[in-house]
Amino acid sequence: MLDKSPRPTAVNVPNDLAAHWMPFTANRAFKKNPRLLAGAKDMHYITVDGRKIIDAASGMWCCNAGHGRSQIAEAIGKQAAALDYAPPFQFGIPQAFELASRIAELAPTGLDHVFFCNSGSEAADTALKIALAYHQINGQGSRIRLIGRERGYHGVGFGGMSVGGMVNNRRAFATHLPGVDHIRHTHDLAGNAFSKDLPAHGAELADDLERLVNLHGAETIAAVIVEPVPGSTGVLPPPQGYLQRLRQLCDKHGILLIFDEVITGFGRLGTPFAANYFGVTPDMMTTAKGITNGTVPMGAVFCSRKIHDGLMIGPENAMELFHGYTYSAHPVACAAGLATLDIYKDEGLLTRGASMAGYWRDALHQLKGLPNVIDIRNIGLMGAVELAPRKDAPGARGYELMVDCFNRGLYFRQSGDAAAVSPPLIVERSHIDEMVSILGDAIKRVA
Ligand code: PXG
Ligand code: PLP
Repeated sequence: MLDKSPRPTAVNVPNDLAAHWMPFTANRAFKKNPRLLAGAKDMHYITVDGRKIIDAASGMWCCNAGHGRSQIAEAIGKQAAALDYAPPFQFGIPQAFELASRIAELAPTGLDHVFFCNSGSEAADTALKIALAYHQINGQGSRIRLIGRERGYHGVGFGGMSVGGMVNNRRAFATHLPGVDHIRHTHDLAGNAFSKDLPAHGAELADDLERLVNLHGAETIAAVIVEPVPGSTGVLPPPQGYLQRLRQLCDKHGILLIFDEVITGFGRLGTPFAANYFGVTPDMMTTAKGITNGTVPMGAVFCSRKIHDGLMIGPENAMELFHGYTYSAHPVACAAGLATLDIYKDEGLLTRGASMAGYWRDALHQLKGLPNVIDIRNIGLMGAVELAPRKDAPGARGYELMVDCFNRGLYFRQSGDAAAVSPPLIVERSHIDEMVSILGDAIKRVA
């Protein structure tokens, strides 16, 4: 029999908001005071009540060419009408091969092969699995440990969560992959606060990998995964020389190096990828977000020829890798990706950040000296303004700042008590001025 009794509700919210359990959201607070978006064009969101909000986070680090790009929308519509879906296992579509070739062309030399998935989380799990498979097939099956870094974010799958290092993303889910370990993070307020671009101190923190090699044995370690610039945790540019040193140590010990470029990929630092910015080529690179300008979910793992060719063995008609997704290289995502690449190319967006980075840096650092500001960080078109946490209430000040700014027409990503900012790559100086002005006023208000 149907139970017709009224459902108990702990949160007393309107029924039409109740069913959607929102991701990474304070659901009860949100549903009391919803922030609902209805549209977006270029640098702005439009709320359901018609307010214009300047987007200082590129959606969620993904709308690199700005919003409402009709070229992409048209490509999506045309593709959905022509071929809505195609099986990606044992069959293919020309657009997938074209997209892979074109993005491999953009990537650092040597990262020649691309495995498609649907998100950054899937990209992280895919790369970790490829690392394990590569070692196993190449006679080094003892290499089963995966190493992440404290404060890292690699999505929410069990693999990415396990190598991730943001405590709140881990503590409620006690089961992690066995054998995983973490090197130390590089955030050093005492040594590096208010650094411009790359901080001077901390390259030696890369040597923490030696500690894990000494503890576990290099022959047990498959791969190290790091974000070249950690984003979710509040934008932490790496110390000068750090990534170069990590690369050297991985080479020395036969450990694969994976760069998680889900945020830094596709122009955010003023170069196509962070690997280009730092002149350090990893063995694999995970990407998502900007690959389709955020329009259709898609992720991609770039692999070196060594890894790809190392797995292309066995009988020719046998599958080489038992991995893939129903929506790997989805036709609509491929079409969105190709249209996005056209825009990036036509407007020079993958390098435009380099010409705006100086203005961006100077604008952000003007906020130094405002109440509670304990650090300002910048690199390319990424940045963060960190506020001192309130006693016994970490994150509260950051949350109030986010809500205050949204009410006054600015959207950014809150990370604890840091405001992470990173505009679409079409940003003009006047937009930067507006963002910094609203943010500065809000910092003064949120005591
Ligand atoms: N790796 C990195 C480096 C990321 O930044 C992922 C993996 C996971 O991607 P998906 O597509 O599965 O979400 C990310 C995602 C924030 C924020 O608050 C950052 C991300 C996602 C949501 C919020 O800055 N990055
Ligand atoms: N669960 C079931 C029952 C499935 O049949 C499939 C795929 O066929 C999956 C999960 C995996 O879904 P996806 O390929 O979209 O990741």
